[in-house]
Amino acid sequence: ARDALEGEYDAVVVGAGFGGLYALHRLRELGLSVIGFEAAPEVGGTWYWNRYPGVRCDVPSLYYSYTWSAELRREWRWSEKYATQREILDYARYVADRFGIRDLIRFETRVTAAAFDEAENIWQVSTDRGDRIRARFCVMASGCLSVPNNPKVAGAESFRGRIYHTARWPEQPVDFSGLRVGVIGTGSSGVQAIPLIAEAAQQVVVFQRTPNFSVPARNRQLRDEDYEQFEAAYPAYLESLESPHFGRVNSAAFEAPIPSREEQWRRYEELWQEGGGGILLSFPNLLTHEAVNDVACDFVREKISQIVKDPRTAAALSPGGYPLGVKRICVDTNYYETFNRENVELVDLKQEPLDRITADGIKTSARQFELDALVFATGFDAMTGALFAMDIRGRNELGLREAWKDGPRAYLGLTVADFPNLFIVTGPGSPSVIGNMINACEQHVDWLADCIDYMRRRGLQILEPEPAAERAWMDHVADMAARTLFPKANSWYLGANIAGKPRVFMPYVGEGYRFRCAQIAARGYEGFRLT
Ligand code: NA7
Repeated sequence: ARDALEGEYDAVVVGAGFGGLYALHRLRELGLSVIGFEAAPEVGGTWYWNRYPGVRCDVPSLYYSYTWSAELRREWRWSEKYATQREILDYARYVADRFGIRDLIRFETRVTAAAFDEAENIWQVSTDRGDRIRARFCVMASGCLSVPNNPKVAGAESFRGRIYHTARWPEQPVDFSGLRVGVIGTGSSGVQAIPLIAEAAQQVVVFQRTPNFSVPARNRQLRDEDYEQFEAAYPAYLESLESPHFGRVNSAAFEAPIPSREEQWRRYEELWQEGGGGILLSFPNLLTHEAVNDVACDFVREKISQIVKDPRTAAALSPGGYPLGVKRICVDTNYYETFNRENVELVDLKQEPLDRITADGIKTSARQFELDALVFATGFDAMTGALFAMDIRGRNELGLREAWKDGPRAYLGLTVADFPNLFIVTGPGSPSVIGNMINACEQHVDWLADCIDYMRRRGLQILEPEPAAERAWMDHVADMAARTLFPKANSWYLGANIAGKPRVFMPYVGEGYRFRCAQIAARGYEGFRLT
């Protein structure tokens, strides 16, 4: 137990994942008094909670690293091309200790409410430990993929075995040996966990609602040569991030020729052998032109049919009806191969919908499966879930949930009209979730820290976006998505995985986001009201 905190700070940071850690560091470096709150007993954010078997980042570890400290880059060495959760968590802990950030954080403390006091121009922030602090600036680094999606399945309370969620995995490794395990969900988490659960368990039944496109990781140990190549490529990589054309879909997409089927097939084969999500960068118009994307879909389906021996299972695993890459592509180790194991069965919920959980397992419309444990790999209430879990109130006590009831809106994904001095790290309307999250966190923190510094040097108290600028930005986010194939899938980008969530395409998929953020700052914070 600790005493409840009161008092006034320059800034409060909610969350101690990669966004929050860096925000605390940067703001303290500016000489601000800062405090951080974190629900977990440790730093790391989503990398603290997601401890399921096989969990790794789908971005190569050399790039899934902070860029803000050259010392850190020299000191830290990743062991594998794709880092495990364990190693990523160690990295977050190392950063927290190396830069003395830990002392700024109150752990096992959940922020419950944040309200803007218009008379004093200050945020009042409350926690579940009774803290009530005041802060001029409020930085929400509460995560995009942090609140688990727990779909209500009838009968769940009657199940006699244990039920796990990939995003809330126990600290102690789970021993599945001798057990019959049911896994619900085949997104990135399910695709990573299923092969390892299948190695451990007596039997695994995978309940699939929608098949995903998955590509082999070809994970391996990193060698000195990898580091040398990385260091050589690094300056150009950093420079590319700032380019007006950096982004998942850039203007080249609309001008590029349609590559021939043969050319595409050759390139996809090379990338399949190389491993990882490189297919997304194969052709500029992959995510804008069905004529290109269809070939990529055929290619992956062909691979599935070659790998998976049972034709019915192969067919059920083959995605159809939506383009490749518009739901986050899965990067796997032995996923499709796992369905050749004797002890693994795929149940296609499109053919036989899930009816209920019973005391002994799962009942579909056609069959009853006897199971000893269930794993929900059902993902997250993405992008807005963690913000809505708090009661955030801006001007006139307007609630964020109310303000966003028809879908989120945020200028640059960073700030919200009527919520002065509130910053969101990797918010809706930013491109964060489309690419490399740690880089996105870093850029947002740099931008907001520079903004706060700018305000302080000029004696400015309040920053808030002009409603017109916010509207124009969200229109641009929507227009960009509409020019691509992204809206053609029921993805969590669109809120489609959560019942009742408004269907609004949340991430920015266009080019030049960082460039634009920098330009807006350089022009004295264009589109903002500063007082
Ligand atoms: P995802 O990608 O949202 O995947 C969740 C999976 O769970 C997906 O296959 C869903 O099917 C399935 N699901 C969700 N609800 C249900 C119900 N009610 N019944 C059956 N199946 C269900 O989450 P992940 O954790 O795998 O990955 C999230 C991100 O984390 C990932 O994109 C990376 O960026 C890291 P659906 O497709 O909705 O039909």
